[in-house]
Amino acid sequence: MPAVRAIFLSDVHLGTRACQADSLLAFLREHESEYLYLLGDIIDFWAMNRSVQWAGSHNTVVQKVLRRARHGCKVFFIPGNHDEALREYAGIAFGDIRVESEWIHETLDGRRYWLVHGDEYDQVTRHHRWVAVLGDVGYDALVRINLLLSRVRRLLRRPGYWSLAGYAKQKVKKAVSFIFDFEDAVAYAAQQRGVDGVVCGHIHWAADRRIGSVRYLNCGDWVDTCSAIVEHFDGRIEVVHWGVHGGGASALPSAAQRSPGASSADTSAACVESSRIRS
Ligand SMILES: [Mn+2]
Repeated sequence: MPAVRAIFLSDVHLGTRACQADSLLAFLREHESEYLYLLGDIIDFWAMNRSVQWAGSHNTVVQKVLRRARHGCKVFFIPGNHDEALREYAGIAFGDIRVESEWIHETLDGRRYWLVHGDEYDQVTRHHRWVAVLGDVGYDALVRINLLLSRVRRLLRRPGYWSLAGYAKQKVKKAVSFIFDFEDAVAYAAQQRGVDGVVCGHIHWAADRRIGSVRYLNCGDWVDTCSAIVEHFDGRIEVVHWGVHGGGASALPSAAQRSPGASSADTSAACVESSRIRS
């Protein structure tokens, strides 16, 4: 079993149907660690306000984390916006799990990484919380309405006058600039704190890149892409792309290759857009 020094996870969204708990369990089985950082949106209380989709595997994830904490793994929970109710418990330890609103992790080679979920650097959730909540509800509804509309249109034998390609292109542009704005804002805040890097989540877009003087790392999610960040015993930090179907690190392109500026952005951008709404 490959042991690592630290594991960083975010955006698991337990309690939703989209949560890839089985893949996460497979990943955890393969990775023991001294530190386990849960960087927010682990449990999706927002979604559970509407309907609870709690599978058996979701219990197993919780049990696994509790068990690790009991056996000496240092577990930190840094709440996100979907589990923000836990934020008021910052500074409190629940048994072996410590809740903090942010934290500094020092790697084996002495580098300091600031840990935060990141929603406070997302201009949408920060200034227009209701848009984010509505968007969250609205996405599923939109998909259903869209399906219904196209069916009605076909029934009436009216050709679509509305350009899907044009619409998608516009969405891609918006999603890409959203990601860059977020990454820049988080990196800037990290720079202000005088740390070597930052590990965050929230936008469901795994990344490992240098922005200014800091290293920006994003855990990605366990909804669309299934990725995590690990620190090895030599202090090396990397993004692990596990893949939705589990079974070992997948051959998915690395975060750098998947950079939103790349030409393959068209297919992944739809994913980004849906994640953005859910993040
Ligand atoms: Mn979030």
